[in-house]
Amino acid sequence: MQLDPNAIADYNQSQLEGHQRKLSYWTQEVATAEPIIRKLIDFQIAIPSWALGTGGTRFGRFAGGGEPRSLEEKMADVGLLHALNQASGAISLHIPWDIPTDYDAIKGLAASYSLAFDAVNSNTFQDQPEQELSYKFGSLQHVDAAVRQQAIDHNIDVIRHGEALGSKALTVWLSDGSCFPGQLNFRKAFGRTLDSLGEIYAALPEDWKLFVEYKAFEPNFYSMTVGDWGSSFLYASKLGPKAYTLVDLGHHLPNANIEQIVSILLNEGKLGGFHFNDSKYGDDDLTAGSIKPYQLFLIFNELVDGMDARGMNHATSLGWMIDASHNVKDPLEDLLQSVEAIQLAYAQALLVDRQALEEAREANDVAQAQEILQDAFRTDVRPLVAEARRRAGGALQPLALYRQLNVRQQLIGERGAKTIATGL
Ligand code: PSV
Ligand code: MN
Ligand code: MN
Repeated sequence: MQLDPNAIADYNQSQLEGHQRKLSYWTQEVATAEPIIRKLIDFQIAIPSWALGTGGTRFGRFAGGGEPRSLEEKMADVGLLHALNQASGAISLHIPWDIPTDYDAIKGLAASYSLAFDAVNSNTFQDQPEQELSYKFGSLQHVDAAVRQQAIDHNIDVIRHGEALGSKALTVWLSDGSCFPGQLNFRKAFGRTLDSLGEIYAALPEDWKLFVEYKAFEPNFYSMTVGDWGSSFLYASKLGPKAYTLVDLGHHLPNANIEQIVSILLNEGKLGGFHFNDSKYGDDDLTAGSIKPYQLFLIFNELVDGMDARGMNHATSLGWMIDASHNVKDPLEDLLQSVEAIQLAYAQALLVDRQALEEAREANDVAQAQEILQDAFRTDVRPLVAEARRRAGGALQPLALYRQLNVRQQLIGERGAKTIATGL
């Protein structure tokens, strides 16, 4: 289904008076309101194809109905999100779950929804039915060179699919590692993985990036061969200038100071991008901002500070993506919530008085430095984000309109009540 553009305009009209009342404080009192709105309009957050279905747990999967059954339907879902919020203008494909049959048709479809293709993702953490050798004991780290070669070839194949669609990056997340002490020679595993990544890196087109995503644990529970930002940074540094570290917010051990990691990677020019989600315990893949919104703000505070220090374009110089998946919520509602949480954190970070913060820091005025950050975090920036959406052609309140239009019921009508999206 495609949204009737009049539905958004009519809805916004019905909400306009209340919105303008809330916005008037900003336009009248805050000098930076206008540049913040413009930055928000430019800021797009990619949607992973695997987030559009109801994610499962190890214990079960409860389909919500109307889930996309094909790549085309996944793109239609992202098109819906983008129509509603004008901030989800890209989709990230996972191969082989999302192999296009007709590239021109898929590109045409993407254009009809105003979508770009974000990073493509390889999959060497599962065995596919037609696959010759197994990844049970790893892929790029495997002791058998033939398994490593199979995984390298798959990644190069993924690059070729991405090239045909206009993607500009490959994200490699490996489940490689070990479950028990003694199982793996860490040095050899690192060396083999580096060599394998080197072959993939050599196959990258000139204007592509390679994102090396780390994860502390799971599915391996003793060691992960790309287990933390240090090892990812090491791989990326050794590989070369097109390789970067990718930070997935759920891939750290509890209480890790992610904002400090982000700041250091950014300063070294090695931060490639993000997978946004939230986490209480581990790789929970919960809605961005649902558990630790202050952490999300502090991360954006470092991003804005570091990107400005390096003269980087906020919207285009890093890869911004969501990586979440749900068992209990409508995935489209969840994604609308995640995108909004990210925009709110970004807007709050843009509000921080950086000069005053630096002065407080230089004077060792700890309380004042804290006040400056908390003042921005405690500001209700929802009218700014809504105004950015309105100006871009989106809905003032996307989730409310999604419900008002009964989008899920319409999708169930089109696709059926018992559909299961391909993916995680
Ligand atoms: C597995 O942890 C994972 O969630 C990683 O975050 C990847 O980005 C994603 O799957 C898709 O491969
Ligand atoms: Mn991820
Ligand atoms: Mn993950």
